[in-house]
Amino acid sequence: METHTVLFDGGMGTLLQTMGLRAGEMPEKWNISRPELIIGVHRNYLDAGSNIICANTFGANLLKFDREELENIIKAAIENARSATDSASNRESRFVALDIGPLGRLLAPFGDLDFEEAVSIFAETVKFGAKYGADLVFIETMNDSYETKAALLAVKENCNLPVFVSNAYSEDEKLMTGATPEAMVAMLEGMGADAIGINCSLGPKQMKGIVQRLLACASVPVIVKPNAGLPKSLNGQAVYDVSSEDFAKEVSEMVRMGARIVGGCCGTTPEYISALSEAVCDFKDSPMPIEEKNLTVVSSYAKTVDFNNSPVLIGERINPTGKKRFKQALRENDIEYVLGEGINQAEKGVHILDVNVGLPEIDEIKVLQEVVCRLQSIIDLPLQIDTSDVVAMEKALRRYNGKAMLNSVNGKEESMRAVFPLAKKYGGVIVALTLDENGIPSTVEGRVAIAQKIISTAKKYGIKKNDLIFDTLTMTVSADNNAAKVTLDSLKDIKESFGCHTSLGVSNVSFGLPQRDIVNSTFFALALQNGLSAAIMNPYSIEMMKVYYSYRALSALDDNCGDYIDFASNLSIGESVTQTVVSKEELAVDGGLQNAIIKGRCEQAASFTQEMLKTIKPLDVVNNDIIPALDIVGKGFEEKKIYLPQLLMSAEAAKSAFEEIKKIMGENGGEGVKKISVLLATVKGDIHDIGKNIVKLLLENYGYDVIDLGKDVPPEIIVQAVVENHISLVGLSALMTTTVPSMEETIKLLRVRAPWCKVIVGGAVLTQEYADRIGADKYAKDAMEAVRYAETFDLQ
Ligand code: B1M
Repeated sequence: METHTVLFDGGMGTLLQTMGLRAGEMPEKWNISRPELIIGVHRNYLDAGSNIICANTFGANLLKFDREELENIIKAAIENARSATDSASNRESRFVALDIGPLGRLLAPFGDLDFEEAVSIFAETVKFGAKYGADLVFIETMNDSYETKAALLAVKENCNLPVFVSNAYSEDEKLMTGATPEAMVAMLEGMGADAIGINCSLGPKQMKGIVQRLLACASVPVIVKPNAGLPKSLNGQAVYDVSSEDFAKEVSEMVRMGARIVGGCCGTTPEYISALSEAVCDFKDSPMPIEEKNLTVVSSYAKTVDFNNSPVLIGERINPTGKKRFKQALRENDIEYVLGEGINQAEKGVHILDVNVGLPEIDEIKVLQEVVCRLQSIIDLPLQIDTSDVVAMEKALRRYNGKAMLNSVNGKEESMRAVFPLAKKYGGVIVALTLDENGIPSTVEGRVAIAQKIISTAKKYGIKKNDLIFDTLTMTVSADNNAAKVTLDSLKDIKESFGCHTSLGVSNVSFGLPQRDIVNSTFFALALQNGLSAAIMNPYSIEMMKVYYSYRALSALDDNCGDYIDFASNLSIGESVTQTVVSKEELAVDGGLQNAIIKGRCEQAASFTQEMLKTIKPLDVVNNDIIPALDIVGKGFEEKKIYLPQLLMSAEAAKSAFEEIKKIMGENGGEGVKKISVLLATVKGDIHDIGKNIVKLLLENYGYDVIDLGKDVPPEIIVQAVVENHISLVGLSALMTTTVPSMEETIKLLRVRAPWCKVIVGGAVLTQEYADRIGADKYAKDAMEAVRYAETFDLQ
C-alpha cells in the first residue's frame, strides 16, 4: 500500500438484492445458505481487479444474531471470501477484510445504547473475524463519530490486524452527528487507524470536496468508495444513476488527487470495479506520495482546533482551584453548575475547555468521566482532560468523543510511563510540563533539556512530537523576579529548536500582586510574541481578551480586523474590569426556559418550568416557550447550523419541562366525568413523540382514558389494538413528510378492519388539505383541538 493504489470491491447488499435477496432478509445468512453465490460475487470482484474483498459480514453483530449463529456466520463469510482469493490469480496481493457496519442504534446520551455496550458488541465480531483468519478489518458506513470510536476501540483491543475506517458523509460534508472530515481524521489517526476514508451515501461527484479535505489533513492512505450515484426510488426499488464509465472516470480523478484505496459501494458491481481498475492502471504502481501533515489538532464530536492556525484559548474556569463556589458544586455533585461554566466560557469565545475536577473529598474518577460526557453532549468544543490521576484520565479519555487534549505529562519517568500509553491508545495532544524528578529547572537550558527528553521518550511510545505541547511553567513573578523571563525564553527556545507548540497557564504569574489582570494580560502579550500557541486563561477577563484580539489583528491573523472590530464594538466605553462568573440566577434571567431548551440543559429546563408554573398557565408555558424553543432548534437543524446531537439534547430538555407540566396538570386531575377511550400513536417510521405526548396529557386531563402505543408504530399494531379494545377514536401523529404515507396506510387499514372508528390526525407537517387527502376524519392543528373533537365525539 505504501507504493500502490489499492482496489477494494464494490457493492454486496445491493447486488444480492438483484439476485433475489428479499427486503428484510439478512444478507449475512446467505454465507451459510447460499455460499456458492457469495463466493461467485467475490470471484467476480477479484476478476475485475479488486485487491481487497469484504467478507459478507456488514451486519454480523450480536444485536442481530446470537453468539453461536454469529460465529458460524463470520466463519462461513471468511471461508467464502478466502476460497475466492485462494483460487484467484495473483494471490499474494488479494486480501480478505472483516467488514463491520453500524449497529443501527444511536449511542447514549443521544440514543439508548451505552458506549461500552457498543464496544463489546463490536468486540465479539472482531474476535471471530480474527479467529477465522481475516487479513484486515474494514469499519465502514459509520455516520456517527462516537460509534466509529467504539468500533475502532473494539478492533484495537481484540486483534492486531490492520484496520481501515470509512465514514458515510452527507452532502453538507459532515456526518449525521455533525463531525467534519478533519475531526474524523484527528480522532481516527490519533487512535491508530491505518487508512481513513469515505463510503456510501453519495456518488463520486458529491464526494470530491470531502476527499479533498481528507487528503489535506490525513497522513495515512485515504479510502474512497462511492455509490453508483445518488439513489432514486423507482417503483419502490432504489436505482443508481452513474454508469460504470463515469464512475471510473470520477474515481480515478480522486486517485490523481491522492486517494490510495478505491472501490465502490451501493449500486456498484464488478463491472464498475473492472472499469475503475482500467482507469487507474496508469497510477497503480506510482501513485501520489502520502505526506506526513504534522498537524497539531484536537477535536470534539463535531469540530477541530488546529494549533498551527492562530493562538488557541483554553478556558480555565472548570477547575476548583481557588474557587469556593465551584468546590461547593463539586461536593454537592451539582453538575449543572459545571456545565454552566462550560457554556458561559464557550459563549466568551474560547476554543477548548479545560476540565479539572480534582478535589480530595470527591470521587474524581467518576466525576471527571461524568463531567466530560455531559459537557460533550451539549457543547461542541474540544476538551482538555486535566488530572494527575491516570485512572481518571483513562476513564474520561475512553468516553471522549474525539481527540482530546491531555493535561499533563512531565519529564519524570513515572509520569511518561503512565500517560504515553493512554495517548497512544486513545489519541490525544499532550501538554508536557518541563519539570522532572529534580523539580523545575531555574534555567532555560534545564527546561529545554527536559523537553528534549520528553520528545525522545514519546517517540519510543510511537507518539510524534506534533502531539506534544510544551508548557514551560508559569511561576509567580512576585516571588522570583526572573520567573517570567525564564518561562518566556524557554518557550521561545523550545518552539525554535524543536518546532513544537507551546502552552501556558498564564494567571499564575501575578499571584500575590494587586490588579492581577494587568500583569496577566501583559504576560500573555509577551508570551504570544515569544511564540505561545495556546493559553489556559480566564475568558471573562476583558483585559486578556483585548490582548488576544488585538494580537491577532496586529499579526495578520484577522482578515480585515473583522474579529477585533466585532469584539471591540461590543465593549462598553472604559470597560476594563474582570467580569465575574455569570451565576445560575443571571443565566436564568438572561435565558430562561427557551434558552435552557435550546442549549439542551435538562435540569435547568425543569427548574425554570417549575418556577414559571407558579404564575403562568401550563398551556401557555407549552405554547409560548417550549414549542417556540423547539422551533428555533428545528430551524437551526434545517439550516445545518446545529446537528442531531444538539437536537436530541434539546428534545430531552423539552421533555424535562413537560414532566413538570405533567405534574401540575396531573394534580388538577380530570373533570370527573368518565369518557371514551382514545388510542394514540406516532406512526411507523416516525420517532417524534413530544407533540403526541402533549395531546395525551391534555386528553387525560379532560378525563379521557388514553391508550398510548408510543412512537414508530406499524399500522397492523394500531389496528390490532383498536379491534381488541373496541376503540372508537384513534389519534395519529406524524412530524415528517416521509411518514405521512404511513399515516395514510394506517387509515386505509383502519377503514377495512375497524370501519366504526374515527381518526384524528396532527403533527407539524400536516395541513387540513393533507388530512383530507389521506382520508382522516379530523385534522387538529394543536392538542386543544384534539380535545375539542373528542368532546363532540363523546356527545354522540
Ligand atoms: Co426531528 N425533525 N428528526 N427530531 N425534529 C423535525 C420534525 C424537522 C421539521 C426538523 C427540520 O429539519 N426542520 C425534520 C422533519 C423534516 C420534514 O420531514 N419536513 C426532522 C428530521 C428530519 C428528523 C430526523 C430525520 C433527523 C435525522 O436523523 N437526520 C430524525 C427523524 C427520526 C425519525 O423519526 N425516524 C429526527 C429526530 C429528532 C429527535 C429524536 C432528535 C427529536 C424528537 C424527540 C422526540 O420527539 N422524542 C426531534 C425534534 C425535537 C424535532 C423538532 C425540532 C421539534 C419537534 C417537536 O417536538 N415539536 C422538529 C422541528 C419542528 O417541528 N420545529 C423536528 C414540538 C411539538 C409540541 O410540536 O409535534 O408539531 P408537534 O405537536 C403539536 C401539533 O403539531 C399538534 O399538537 C402539538 C401541540 O400543539 N399535534 C397533534 C401533534 N401530534 C398531534 C396529534 C393529534 C393532534 C394534534 O391528534 C392525534
